[in-house]
Amino acid sequence: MSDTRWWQTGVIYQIGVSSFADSDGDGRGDLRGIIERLDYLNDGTDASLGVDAIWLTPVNASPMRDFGYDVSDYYSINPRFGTMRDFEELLAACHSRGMRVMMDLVLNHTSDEHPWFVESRSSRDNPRRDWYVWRDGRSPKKPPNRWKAAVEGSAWEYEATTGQYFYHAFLPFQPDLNWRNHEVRREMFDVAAFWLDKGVDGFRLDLVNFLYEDELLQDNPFRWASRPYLAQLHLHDFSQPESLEAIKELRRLTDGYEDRALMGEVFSDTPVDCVTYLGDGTDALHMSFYLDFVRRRWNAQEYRDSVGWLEDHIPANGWPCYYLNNHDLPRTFGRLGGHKDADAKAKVTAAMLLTLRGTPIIYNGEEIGMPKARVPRRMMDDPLGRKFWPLQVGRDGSRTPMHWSGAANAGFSDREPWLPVDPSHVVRNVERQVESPGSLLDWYRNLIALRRQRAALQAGSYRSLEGMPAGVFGYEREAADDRVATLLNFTGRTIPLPGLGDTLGGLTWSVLLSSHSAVSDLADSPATTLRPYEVLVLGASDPGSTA
Ligand code: TEU
Repeated sequence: MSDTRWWQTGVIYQIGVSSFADSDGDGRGDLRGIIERLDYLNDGTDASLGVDAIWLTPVNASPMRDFGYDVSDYYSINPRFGTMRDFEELLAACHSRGMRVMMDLVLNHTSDEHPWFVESRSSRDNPRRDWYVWRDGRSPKKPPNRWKAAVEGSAWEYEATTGQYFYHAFLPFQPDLNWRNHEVRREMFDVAAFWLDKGVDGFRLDLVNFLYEDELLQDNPFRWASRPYLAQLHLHDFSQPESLEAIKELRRLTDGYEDRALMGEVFSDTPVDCVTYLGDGTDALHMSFYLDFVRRRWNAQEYRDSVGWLEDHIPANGWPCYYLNNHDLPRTFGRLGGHKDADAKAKVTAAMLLTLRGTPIIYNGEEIGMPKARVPRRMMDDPLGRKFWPLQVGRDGSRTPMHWSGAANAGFSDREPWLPVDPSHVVRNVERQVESPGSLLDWYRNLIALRRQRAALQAGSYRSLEGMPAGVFGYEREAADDRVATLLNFTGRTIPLPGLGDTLGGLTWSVLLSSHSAVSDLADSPATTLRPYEVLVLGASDPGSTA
């Protein structure tokens, strides 16, 4: 395993900075809040969660109209989160305990309040005019082409001052940078170098496949679909070859530093793009987000197919990366129905996330089963919720403050938080679960500890176990001298597993972890029955000695 890196063997924990911990009582999370909670994440013992790296949602200066994905200065820290010194302190505190820090980097667009855009929009002959994508309309009141923004509506916004349109792949206050301009390209690589010099261990790259658009602005072909954005076959507005080439240059730059990693959000309707952006597995992204996995329905067959597709298509040197939750998606715990089986089901998916081949990303609050919170309209912050309510309620429900305890404001802040705390914090919180064997948090902690102990889980190959009964997803991981098998019962039924010993090659297996019993209760042989929503992780330590 000597040639595997931290970003392959480790577990990444995504922190929505505004909602993790508020140290100064202004109702919004901040960098010092994170420093104060590092022991929870990893104190070097199995009492803590045990994650290896944190990914911070954007912390650069920003008017915060989109959770920080609207940057107004790439070289500074948002004063709402703290100072550059706080950031450096957080970095040092993480590094001193062997944890890594990944920053969110938004390369595709800036805030419309960024001084570059303020200059760019001021006149047609401003030196920064070409830093953004400006075009004449096809005719009065007709945008340059029919491209749509990812959130619906035209991707073009008209500016009366200069009589031209500017392009925005996302919201109108997030104008796209013109990556065809060499100064822009150089500047954005300088931004990356600035933070790498500071010591950050890598980036989560927002919308990486959106950097370039077709130079001729050709319209996309039409196709039948439920929404106008999907009704375009996106041949020309994203996933252009130039974006991949830019990522390859960023990779070369990153490789000039020791042990850093690029993890990209490749946003597309086809899973192929996720694999494309890994290049040959060594020359583009280190990891890319596999959207297909989160789009699947909650059952064994769906997940087996999704994992199988990725394993079949990923380049030989490529490394998978899985997640179930993030700040954009409805929290999975809510999708599990929230009723009595929700915890058991959440344990099944957690075990899958943490034992598949690839790097797992946990989104803060997932480990305690935070539900999707209901945020009243008057308190909504997400521009999508505000714009499209009631058709869409936006993403705030996945961004509410972390439940540290059952106390006022969930122990997140002394003051009323920027988004309401979900009422479930009274029973569902870190303080309670950290001390309760059998809790969801305890399960995450045990799985992470097990990952650390087993070479097969960190770096081993993946093989789906054939012939599993319907409702069961089983697979085996194998490294040089270690084998681990995971059996996941996605149903509420008891499922017999005849012939399991044969499927597993007749070795001597022992139960490493069960969601239903303390390990000491289990016999040293593969169980022949899976109880409702049961997870079993089995280990064979000597693959050479077949019984
Ligand atoms: O998201 C890209 C994106 O388009 C989706 O994940 C989006 O949130 C979803 O389609 C909404 O329906 C990234 C960031 O993760 C997101 O938070 C930002 O808002 C977006 O880029 C713009 O920077």
